[in-house]
Amino acid sequence: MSRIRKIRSRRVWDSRGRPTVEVEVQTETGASGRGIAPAGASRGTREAVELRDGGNRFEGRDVRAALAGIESEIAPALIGFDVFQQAAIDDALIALDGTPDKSRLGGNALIATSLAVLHAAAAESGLPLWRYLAGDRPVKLPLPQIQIFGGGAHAERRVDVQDFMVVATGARNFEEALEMTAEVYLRAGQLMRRRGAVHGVADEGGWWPVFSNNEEAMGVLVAAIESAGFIPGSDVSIALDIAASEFGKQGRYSLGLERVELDSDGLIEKLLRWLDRYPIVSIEDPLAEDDEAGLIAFTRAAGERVQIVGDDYLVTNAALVQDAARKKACNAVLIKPNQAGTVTETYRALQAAQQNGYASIVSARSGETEDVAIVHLATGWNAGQLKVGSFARSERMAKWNEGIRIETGDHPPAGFSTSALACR
Ligand code: 2PG
Ligand code: MG
Repeated sequence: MSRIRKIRSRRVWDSRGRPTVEVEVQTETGASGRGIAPAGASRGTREAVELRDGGNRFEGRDVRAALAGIESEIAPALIGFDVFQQAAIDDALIALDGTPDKSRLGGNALIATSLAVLHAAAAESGLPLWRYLAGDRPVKLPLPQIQIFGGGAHAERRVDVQDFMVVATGARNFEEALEMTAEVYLRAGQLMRRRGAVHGVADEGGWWPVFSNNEEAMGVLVAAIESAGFIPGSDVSIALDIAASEFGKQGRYSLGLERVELDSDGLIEKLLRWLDRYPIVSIEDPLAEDDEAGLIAFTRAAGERVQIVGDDYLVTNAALVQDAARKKACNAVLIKPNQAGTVTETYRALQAAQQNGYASIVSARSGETEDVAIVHLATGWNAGQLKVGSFARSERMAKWNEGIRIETGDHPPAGFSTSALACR
């Protein structure tokens, strides 16, 4: 047991240059931990709500109210708690906020606090965070999903699909998966340069998507995999985040780039065609969060051959995961701590996935920081997969590099999750 002695909060800045919340927790022995709230751009409507000030400052995104709540309510309530009692602390945070969507004190204030407590507990125990979480269980490093082209809300909707990613399905370890991806990322850049289509990178570091339709991006991705000397579909495969809630509502989908309107069945047909033509192993939010019937239909049609990931639809919520499993919608869950709002709720969503035979992918947000906690969560909780954005910009690379440190450390995990994808 070690009591929390001090909690400090401050405003720091995320990878888009926007304000965010940092919390530092110190125990009575002087051990300390720090957590920073990330921020999404394509958000599910049922996510924990961020508390932002509104008004003119920083486009209304300042977090002074969230910081004030930490100082005046959260810190006094948590001082004296045993830092190892994460679940009790998270329950206290939830009760203190008192709203179903964490809008009073803010999901951003809560997740930064909850993560800081977790880091402080690991520091107190003298263990790396992943090991503290794993305890005696043998755990493996996650299989990365890495973005090559960014689109959707992360690239001014230049293309409809949000993430064109690769998975190094032939890699034998984490380091090799990064090595293979680095080569594909560089080759993709070369191909874009040759087409006169290099215009910098999108929010998560993927190449800016100058394509005339969504499918062209997949064609270039396959060419980049081949140009790097890999066999598409065996060495390196494709993962997509369609993020369909961004361009679809109530069963109507409007693909801006292709100037077509599709209903749910039309979009499903298009996606099934993509599955036939390209080596796709994972597809996230294929239909919008409000199109449950579409998600069930797509899972019936493709759930045996491809990983179908619920992000906006499941928002890291254990009850929603249970419900989806009962209805047979999706076969995998994206796990984002700030969608849930506390570490304990995040873990419960992951457990619900594991109990229902769903695959799980711990994920960063498009607005990120130097906080590398998610790499430790993915490893220590044995999630199987990790999604962090692209292979550029240090808010992303900090996380990939942390994985290398974990893999090459003195007492590394039991191995690498080569078969973590649903359906493989
Ligand atoms: C997603 C994430 C990460 P955002 O949709 O999966 O790519 O994006 O953080 O903007 O929700
Ligand atoms: Mg998503």
